[in-house]
Amino acid sequence: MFVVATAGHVDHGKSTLVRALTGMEPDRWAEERRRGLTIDLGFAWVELRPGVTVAFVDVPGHERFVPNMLAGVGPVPAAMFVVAADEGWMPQSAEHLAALHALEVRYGLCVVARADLADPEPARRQALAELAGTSLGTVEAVAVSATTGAGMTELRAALGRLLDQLPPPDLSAPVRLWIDRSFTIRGSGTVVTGTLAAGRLRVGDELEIASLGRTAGVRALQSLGAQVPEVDAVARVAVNLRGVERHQLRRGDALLTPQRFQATDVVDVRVHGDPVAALPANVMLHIGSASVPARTRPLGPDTTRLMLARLLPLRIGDRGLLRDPGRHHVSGGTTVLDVAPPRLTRRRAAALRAEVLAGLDGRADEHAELRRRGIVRRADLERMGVAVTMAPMAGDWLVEEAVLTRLRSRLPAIVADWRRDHAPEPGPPVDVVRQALRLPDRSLVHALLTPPLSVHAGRVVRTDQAALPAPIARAVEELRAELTANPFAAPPTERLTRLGLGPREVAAAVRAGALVRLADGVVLLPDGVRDAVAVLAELPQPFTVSEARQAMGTTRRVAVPLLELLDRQGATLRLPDDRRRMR
Ligand SMILES: Nc1nc2c(ncn2[C@@H]2O[C@H](COP(=O)(O)OP(=O)(O)OP(=O)(O)O)[C@@H](O)[C@H]2O)c(=O)[nH]1
Ligand SMILES: [Mg+2]
Repeated sequence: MFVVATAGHVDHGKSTLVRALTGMEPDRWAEERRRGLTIDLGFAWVELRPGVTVAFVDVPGHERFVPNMLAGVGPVPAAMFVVAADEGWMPQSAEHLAALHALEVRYGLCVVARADLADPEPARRQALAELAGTSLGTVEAVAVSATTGAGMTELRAALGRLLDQLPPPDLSAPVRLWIDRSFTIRGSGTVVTGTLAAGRLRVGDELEIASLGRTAGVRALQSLGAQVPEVDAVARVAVNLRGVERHQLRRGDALLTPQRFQATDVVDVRVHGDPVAALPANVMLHIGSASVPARTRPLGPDTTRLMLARLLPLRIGDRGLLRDPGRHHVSGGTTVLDVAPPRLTRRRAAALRAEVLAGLDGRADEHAELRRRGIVRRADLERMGVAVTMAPMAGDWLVEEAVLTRLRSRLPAIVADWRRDHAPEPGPPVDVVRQALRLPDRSLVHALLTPPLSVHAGRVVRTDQAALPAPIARAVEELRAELTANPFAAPPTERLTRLGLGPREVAAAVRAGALVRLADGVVLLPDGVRDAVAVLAELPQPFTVSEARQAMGTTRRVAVPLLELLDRQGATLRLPDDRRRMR
């Protein structure tokens, strides 16, 4: 099936044409038929030739009902633009064309209607000239009279050629059915209708309701007035939903493939039309069948942030339209550039953001998106509309290469610093490392580690202490022998120097966890710190530095920095009178 929307000034013959083509009545309401005026969207269809069915979304031309028109056109890829021979180009001709152009509708046909009332040539010439400057470009034009039937055969042929040009829908795409009507049928419950632009619907599907954030089951499907087990895009479709009240759904809401769309009320967009500086502070965003009030926050010359009055399930690249309802003015089309933009709190944030947006075009490229975000869940990127082929690093997490390198380079220092302050612990708990690197998930810590770092008993440890340079390892072993008698007798600096343990070697041994550095030239073995805790715990509490020193059989040179280390580690508590007790 193909779906084509009508467009054109009020009373130019759109509904009459749809009626003549389909034999169906597009004006559904008694009031519309009484007044001869379309108010809301109408739907009718016809089998144009065997196997080729076209459904029309007939829109109102009256200026008051432009929002209804936009809801009908939003999800439809092709338009039948109608202009009356006897009236020619009129204000809503212009506004409808501006809307089609803003929405970047590329496929169309021009019909000069009521050709029995006047020479169609002037209207045809002007309409074609107007259309030529828009996304519709050069289109076929057909003059018809629905009253006499003249030109109807040519119109059917031209429609057929238009349909042949339409690109095939993406049937594997997730469903986002923008609702244009909702009603109840006695005995069946809630039914919604819409234009299915991509994907496939089946009876039994569970669909997420964008506004409710929960799913509802598809009880039945109708297309072209018949019950069907499944519907492929593109199609007009009526969906009978289980477990939803009619009043919970309305035009502008959407039925979604679960988990594939993220609702957002802040988007950064490019505006194709008026300069952003000329946008009013409050506009209406029309997208799909939705129209939502939005506040603008201009960023670049053609980019702005939109703060939406309601959440919408939007993706990168979505095409919408901004309109100033007060002035009946289409400000321009919009391309969604970012559906999860950063907050603009820091100084210069808006200027930096404008620079970023200047480089975006609404095509959701996985590498570019990951580069800008650094770390992101694959599913979140997909919800934004990014096709992801990259493999996650851990769980569902994607990490950009440069970020990965930077994080990895920071790891050894984080582990070493922590060990220095927490000796003799073998290494920081995984969550400490996660926080230090501001990672969103522990699994990323595991994935970041490369030898000699690894996780052991919930801590990030180095496994290469044996891999210390041999002279240093030997020197440490000598120290170990010297310290067995008294683990707190830190050797004098001269002794360290003689062992070959200058500041650089000491630093390496500390990094490897083989030594604990208390102060310049004052080192102990990790066991010494552990033993100190045991010794101090035996003392009457609280104790003075001097009592601690005597209990450990060492000097103030060791005792003072050792106690300070234990304070930092939280093993001891320093009281106001300078005494300490174990925690
Ligand atoms: N003589 C003549 N009258 C026509 C023709 N097509 C439409 N009309 C008349 O023009 C008037 C408006 O026609 P509609 O089809 O309702 O126009 P519309 O574009 O759908 O109007 P809105 O939906 O309100 O924007 C009606 O009185 C039709 O009978 C035609 O080909 N010839
Ligand atoms: Mg009409």
